[in-house]
Amino acid sequence: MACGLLSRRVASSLRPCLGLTATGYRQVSQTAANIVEEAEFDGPCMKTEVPGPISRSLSKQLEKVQNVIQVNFFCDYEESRGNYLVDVDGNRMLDVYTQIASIPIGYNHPALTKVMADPSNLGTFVNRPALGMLPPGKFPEKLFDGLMSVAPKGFSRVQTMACGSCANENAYKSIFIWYRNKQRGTSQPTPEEERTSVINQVPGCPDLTLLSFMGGFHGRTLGCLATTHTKAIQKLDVPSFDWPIAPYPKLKYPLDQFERENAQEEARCLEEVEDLIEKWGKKGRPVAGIVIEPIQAEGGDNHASFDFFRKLRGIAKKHGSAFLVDEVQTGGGSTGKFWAHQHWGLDDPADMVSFSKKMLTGGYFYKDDFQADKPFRIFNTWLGDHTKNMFLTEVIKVIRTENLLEEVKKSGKVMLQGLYDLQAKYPHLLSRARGIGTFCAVDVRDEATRNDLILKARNKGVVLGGCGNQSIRFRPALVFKERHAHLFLDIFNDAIAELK
Ligand code: PSZ
Repeated sequence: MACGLLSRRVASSLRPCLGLTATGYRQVSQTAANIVEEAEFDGPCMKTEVPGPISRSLSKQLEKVQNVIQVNFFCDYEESRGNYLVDVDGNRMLDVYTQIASIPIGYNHPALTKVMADPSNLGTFVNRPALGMLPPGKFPEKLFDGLMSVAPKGFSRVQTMACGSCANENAYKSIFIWYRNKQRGTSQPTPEEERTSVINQVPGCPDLTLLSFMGGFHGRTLGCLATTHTKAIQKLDVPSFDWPIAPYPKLKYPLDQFERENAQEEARCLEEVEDLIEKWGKKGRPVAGIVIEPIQAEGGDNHASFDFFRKLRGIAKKHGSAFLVDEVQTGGGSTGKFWAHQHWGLDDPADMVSFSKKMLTGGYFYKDDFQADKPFRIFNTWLGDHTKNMFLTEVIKVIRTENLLEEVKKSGKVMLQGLYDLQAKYPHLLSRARGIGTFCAVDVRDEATRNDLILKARNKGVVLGGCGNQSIRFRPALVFKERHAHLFLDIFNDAIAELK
């Protein structure tokens, strides 16, 4: 599979490690098998603290023109491979965060480097077409081979976009357009509507709303931000829409011990949703749509039961509101199904499903009814990036040929069991281990300890990310196998053992 170039690079980069090795960790988990696959390493290899001296000096350089506070370290993407991210100081880390859940099949997968190396793809990479008006000849074929081949049940159409915010922003617009057409009974606006739309006034800019949930994250563009309710730092000082916000269930763990309380909590939230829809309708500000994540990720990996989502879908339908499932973070396979909402067993599919991150291109699937009725209603210059569709088609093939959804289920099981074991071992530090597939999380005693643990793990060669106030979220690539899960658990255990 590997092209020549990559094979040579593999040989050169499996150099001896001067720092810690996988075998140096105390085992809490089954021994991590020391299998060296082509195109991967046998474990982390740390040479400096992270960020190391080269990263720090690059930060100083970049600081002159950009805010670098959020830069963790600089990476060497040539040397990174599979589940391992290599930094500019030569530190090789097991990546259990993958750029906020955005690297589907690991670094430098041969199937993707092959797309780049194919001379017949050169023109597509050199020129970025305005997809809405001048798509390349390969565009329809790649859409059918790639995106449409993984369309969830009930979806006949897709719109590509550049990123997750861009996907949601345009999905929201499609919802409002759909709703107004329904209200008017025609897609033909009045002259008054046309005139007022240009000056941000009713009736051209109608007073419609979108219902979202506390703790939800749907992006940072202005429309999306109105439905994002996570941290003040993401919202402060930015004008927003006054739209209804419903509570998202706060489940108690372990789930099997709190069945009754959790069911009550979900019923309370659903009741509130219905209440809000009715109240806002009466105020003359109808709820045109509901947007929700299958698992609130940025907001703290908050789960709700499949029954909750089935009922929510029913409520949306009953009140004539569109139901948009934001799968930007959950989509692409890490829950063991291609789309997290496929776990719910919906009789009636959602109206829209948005995606980005592991899907490489942003965009959304939608039902026929949501097709814009005129050109240039849902439009921008690039409407996505065709080169990402090209990669995505290969990613989907790899997911199928390497049976990665099954692998995710297996490694996810090891991860979650390992997290249960660790929270039993360190009950004063860890709690609420949860997850589906490898989409797992655990809570840490408090925010400061959580942040400290992430840094300790990183210096031992594991990249992790936080979410919510005190959670760590695990977002490995789909090529994260059982042995990587064991290796991760061993290193994580060592990092926890060092906490005060
Ligand atoms: O701080 C940030 O901007 C973050 S932290 C996590 C994300 C962004 N995730 C992006 C995201 C998402 O998780 C969900 C469920 N919906 C929409 C988005 C926005 O996607 P992007 O970042 O591509 O605009």
